Amino acid sequence: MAVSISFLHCGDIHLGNNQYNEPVRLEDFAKAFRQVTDYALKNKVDFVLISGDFFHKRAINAGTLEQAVELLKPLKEADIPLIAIEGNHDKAYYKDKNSWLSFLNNQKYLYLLQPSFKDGSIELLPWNNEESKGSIFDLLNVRIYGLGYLGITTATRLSEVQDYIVKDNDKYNIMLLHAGVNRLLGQDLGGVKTEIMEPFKDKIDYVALGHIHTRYDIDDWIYNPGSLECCHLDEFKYGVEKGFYHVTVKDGQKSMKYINSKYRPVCICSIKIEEKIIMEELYSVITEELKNEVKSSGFQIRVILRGKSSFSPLQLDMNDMEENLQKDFEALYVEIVNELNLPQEGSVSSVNGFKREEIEKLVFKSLLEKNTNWQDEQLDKAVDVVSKIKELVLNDSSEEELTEFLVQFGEYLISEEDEVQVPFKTEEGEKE
Ligand SMILES: [Mn+2]
Repeated sequence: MAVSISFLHCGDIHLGNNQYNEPVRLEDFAKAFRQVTDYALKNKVDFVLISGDFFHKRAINAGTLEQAVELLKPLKEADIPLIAIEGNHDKAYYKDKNSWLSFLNNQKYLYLLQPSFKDGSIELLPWNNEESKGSIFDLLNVRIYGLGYLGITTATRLSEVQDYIVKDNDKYNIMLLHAGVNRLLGQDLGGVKTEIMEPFKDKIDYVALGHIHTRYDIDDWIYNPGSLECCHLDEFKYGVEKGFYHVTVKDGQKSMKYINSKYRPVCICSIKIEEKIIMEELYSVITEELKNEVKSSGFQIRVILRGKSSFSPLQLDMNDMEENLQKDFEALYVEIVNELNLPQEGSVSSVNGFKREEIEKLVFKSLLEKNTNWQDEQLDKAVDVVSKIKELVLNDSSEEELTEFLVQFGEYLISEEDEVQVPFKTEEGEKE
């Protein structure tokens, strides 16, 4: 294979994420993506891949669309093609076929690769230039298979597409997929185990993933760049990389460069409050801690208060403290998570105290206990199914997806056997 090309691979751009209802956040996400487009122009790459979630949601507003057009225009003018797939965030609803990404596709700002479905099975069709649609895209001597976001059916669909993907020695073969590989505990929405990818090992040279917001690579073959900005405070961890890949293939040999993106600074500060601290001292204890970490303006700050206090945490005016901290540190956003006086290290506690999901599960459990005959393990699993349904709904999953999930995992709730493993949650703060 004598292919020589250079391309960028990014994902999870989340344009239009109006976080904290702060207009400046909309700018942040555009700025983050501008790093990719600027880099592409400067380095004159052959093309750019977006592995899903270009937009934060399906229903974007006019301002976000304008932003997108503004960002994509220079690439178009420089003849640098952009090849994208939909993610779970910007996927069109099952019923209305067109997402804003397909609008951008029709306007020739990008090529949106989408699989089609026939009699319930997935089909990968070659790109049709007249209709501007398809999922197998040829460009230079590269072939790109765009699979998009397949949700809970990812593993099944991947086994169905095997015949469509053929080894082509004269080409550099890329798969674009919005899914987590080997990053999820158990099976999750859009998550598969590495083994599922094995059959493609001989056929695909580069697997371009999106979905998980922190960077990871597998076997020098599967690459997930992570998001460019922090889309949620939970996904921030110290030392975790965010950015995009610059891939250079020379005579078939690949070399990788990871470009770290600049994003709005985050500070997550967990403070253990000593019992001797009186309420009036609390604010200065917090500011002392923050001083070490918050060294510029514009930060996003989360303060977690732990430990045992001599005063009742209910007496604290959190809003007031948040507002003052925001002013004192010239922060964009401050939130205080009050975990004072919660039982630590117990059955329902964790390092950070109570987790909301655990409390939620206790509520689901007591409701289900009252209204059904489920007991013990079956009850626990029912609780997991309910939690998962809630998560799916919050993720804007389609009715189709919800039904599919219920059929797949709800079965054992009405049977005696319970061999099916219920999918559990992802590693904390990682999903999307
Ligand atoms: Mn995402």
